[in-house]
Amino acid sequence: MREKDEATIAVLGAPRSGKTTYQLALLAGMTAVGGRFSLHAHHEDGVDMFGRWQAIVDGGQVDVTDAAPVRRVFTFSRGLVPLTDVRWTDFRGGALDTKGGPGGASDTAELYEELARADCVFVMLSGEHFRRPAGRRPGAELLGETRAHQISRLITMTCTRRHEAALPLPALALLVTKADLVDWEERAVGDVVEELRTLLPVAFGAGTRTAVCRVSAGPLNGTGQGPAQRGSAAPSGVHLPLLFALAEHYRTRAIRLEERLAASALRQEQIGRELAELSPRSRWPRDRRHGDLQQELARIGRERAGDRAWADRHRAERRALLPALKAVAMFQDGRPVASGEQEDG
Ligand SMILES: Nc1nc2c(ncn2[C@@H]2O[C@H](COP(=O)(O)OP(=O)(O)OP(=O)(O)O)[C@@H](O)[C@H]2O)c(=O)[nH]1
Ligand SMILES: [Mg+2]
Repeated sequence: MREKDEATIAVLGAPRSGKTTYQLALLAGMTAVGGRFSLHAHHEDGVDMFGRWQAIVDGGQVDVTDAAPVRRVFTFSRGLVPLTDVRWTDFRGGALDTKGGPGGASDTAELYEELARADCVFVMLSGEHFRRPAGRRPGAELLGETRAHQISRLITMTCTRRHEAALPLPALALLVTKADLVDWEERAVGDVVEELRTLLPVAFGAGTRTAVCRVSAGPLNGTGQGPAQRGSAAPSGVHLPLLFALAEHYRTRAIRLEERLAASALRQEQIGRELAELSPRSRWPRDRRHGDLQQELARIGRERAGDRAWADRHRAERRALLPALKAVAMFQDGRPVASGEQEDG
């Protein structure tokens, strides 16, 4: 049986920024990728999510705030081959506004834990705020409504801790949700990207890998508030942040595995030298050393075969995602990454 690996997505977004609706629209919208990639929810989660999505399609209530975090695991597949389990917990936006430490809110504490292990952080920013050009500096209202300060603080905290633990930093996907509320003929995407830079400079700093994606569940209610209008659900662009997150997950995993392979190759050489130095006429204690080294060599050999297979597999899966990502604006250390550079990067 082919093993699956696991990726975690953590989501940061102000209350009502569209986090829950996005997750529902993504599940419904993944069929729009032409069946090449798919996502399915496990067990009763799928029933629950499609029920809620159907309510939106039928013109029902959209904005249900789940008080407790809703933990979900999805399986991402290419064709019919399941590749990666995606852990993804939906928190209420209010979890950003409370403390997570002792005496703080339990969902905030859980959000911090999710950030600590996230492969990718989705930052949800409602299109409502990008309808008209912002000034040269984001105003207090925009900073407050998007929770930009809280989001920056959490990203900085997460990256600092990862640095200290010598772990890779999470990729960042900035999602302009409710993108249907923006008239993109009037607003150049590049201008919105520049506004995101001033709003969340941390997402464009040294060491970051960031994508900017416009996503919409459909015009729903035309205002971003209240129940949807019947027949208005039409997911658009929803799959791209997920494909970016997975491509980055595969890239980071392949790099980590190559590092491990390099370290184990060094150890193999060391053992080889030590074995050569052991005298063939060695007495019992040395024989034991000989046996231990042989055993270690065999173990390393098995590990290396596994690591090599996974590294190759992750690279191949990443390559398979790249054509779909051509439409995504990506940044490395804040500088745009041309889609050609993605091939070897
Ligand atoms: N026009 C439009 N409205 C949307 C879209 N997605 C969400 N909305 C609206 O935004 C409101 C909030 O959506 P939710 O998905 O509940 O937001 P949330 O971030 O999960 O909110 P909390 O869980 O309360 O923090 C809903 O009333 C929806 O009508 C979209 O793509 N387009
Ligand atoms: Mg919600």
